[in-house]
Amino acid sequence: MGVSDCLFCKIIKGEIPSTKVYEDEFVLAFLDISPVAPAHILIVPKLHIVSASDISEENSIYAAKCFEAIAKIAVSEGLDSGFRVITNSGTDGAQSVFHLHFHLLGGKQFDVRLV
Ligand code: DGP
Repeated sequence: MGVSDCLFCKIIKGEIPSTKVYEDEFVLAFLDISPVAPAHILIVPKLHIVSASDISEENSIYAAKCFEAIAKIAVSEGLDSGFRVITNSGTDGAQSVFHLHFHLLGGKQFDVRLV
């Protein structure tokens, strides 16, 4: 799947609507359509990077900016007592949208530990 038929590229371009939570030059963050926590926000780089496997020296500024955004959004969303950040990568990682994104989950006490 390329940039032209990428769901998150279409959301970034405004061709598909989303509920925006944060935006800057590098990053768009919006509500996940299928939330699994009271706060479930997707943080997406504005560059089409397929997955965490594709972060490189050339594009890693976008990943860094995603994490800067996460810190800001955690404050603006009132996630004072903590949160989780998850990225699913590739088939074994159960990734379903092949544009790098970070799930920011919060607003509840998580009881299941994967790690
Ligand atoms: P993943 O399975 O980790 O690749 O996460 C993809 C997420 O994207 C999943 O939690 C659902 C969300 N999602 C899929 N389609 C849309 C959409 O059209 N709008 C929004 N806001 N989220 C979507």
